Amino acid sequence: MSKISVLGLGAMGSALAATLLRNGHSVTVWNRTPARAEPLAAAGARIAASPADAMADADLTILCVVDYAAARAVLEEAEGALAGRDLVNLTNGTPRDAQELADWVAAKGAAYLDGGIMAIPPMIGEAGALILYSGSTALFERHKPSLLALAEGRFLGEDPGRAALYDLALLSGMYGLFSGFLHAGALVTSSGAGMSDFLTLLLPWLEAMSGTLPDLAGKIDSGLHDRNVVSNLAMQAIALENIVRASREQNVAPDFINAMRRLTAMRVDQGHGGDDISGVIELIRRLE
Ligand code: FVH
Repeated sequence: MSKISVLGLGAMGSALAATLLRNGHSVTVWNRTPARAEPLAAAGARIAASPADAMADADLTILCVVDYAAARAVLEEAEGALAGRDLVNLTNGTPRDAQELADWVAAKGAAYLDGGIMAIPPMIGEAGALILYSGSTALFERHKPSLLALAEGRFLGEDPGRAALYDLALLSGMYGLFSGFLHAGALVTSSGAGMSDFLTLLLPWLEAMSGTLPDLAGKIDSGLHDRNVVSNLAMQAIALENIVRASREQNVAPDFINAMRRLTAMRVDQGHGGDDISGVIELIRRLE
């Protein structure tokens, strides 16, 4: 069993530390606000006096704080203790944030693995939790058993920014789903209907539509948006226009759906009305 330090004991850091303790690891914890360490101390963790103290003899240090500015602040406090250490940073940020921190940590002599947690705190240590990793392969291999106790782990390669990119892409899918859900909810409840009842229609509809994603993904990969088109963009542009008009009629703000309507109309105006909706990606992935 490894000696593992957890820096940052918010909802997620606490869940990570508690899971490591349950798995029999020797766990040291540190948090900027010390009171948050007390429940973990009661469960057997040692409370460190500082980030440097926490890292001093740890086989592995896991950092999970609110953002990269906080992560950097914590690591600067531990600067002298970094050389020769293994650091996994599970703080949410951008690929550039991850790359810059990886460079800074490497300059201090530590190995760095970045991670994106695709789970909420109660899921940690349970089936269904996933953590994406990228950065040092050797570090990932050295600590695989401990990391896999937290969640299923997917290693995405040596580019430290890759895990953050995939994390944010998965969250983009989630927020797209949530914004569609919220807009549908605003439309339906504008008639006095209940959302829970409507969900009996919405859920199977979304499930059926998610079945079209493999075909659309193939079109994105090949760039051939005009092959085997069942629902052409010109037709979909009218449906999107109708959603926006209906929203205004029902006194619902069209903000969520309007971006999709605008891009679809633009693609049709560019002469791609016969393409599939996958072609809209050509407008957004080239924006500076
Ligand atoms: N909770 C969730 O559902 C999501 C699931 C997916 C992954 N995220 C990411 O995990 C990171 C930590 O999130 P969290 O849920 O633990 O967040 P909080 O409960 O708000 O705790 C924040 C911790 O950050 C510490 N902190 C903030 N600023 C500083 C700073 N300048 N120096 C040192 N530490 C700092 C804070 O300390 P304190 O306020 O208790 O003193 C907490 O330990 C995050 O990237 C999510 O996106 C969670």
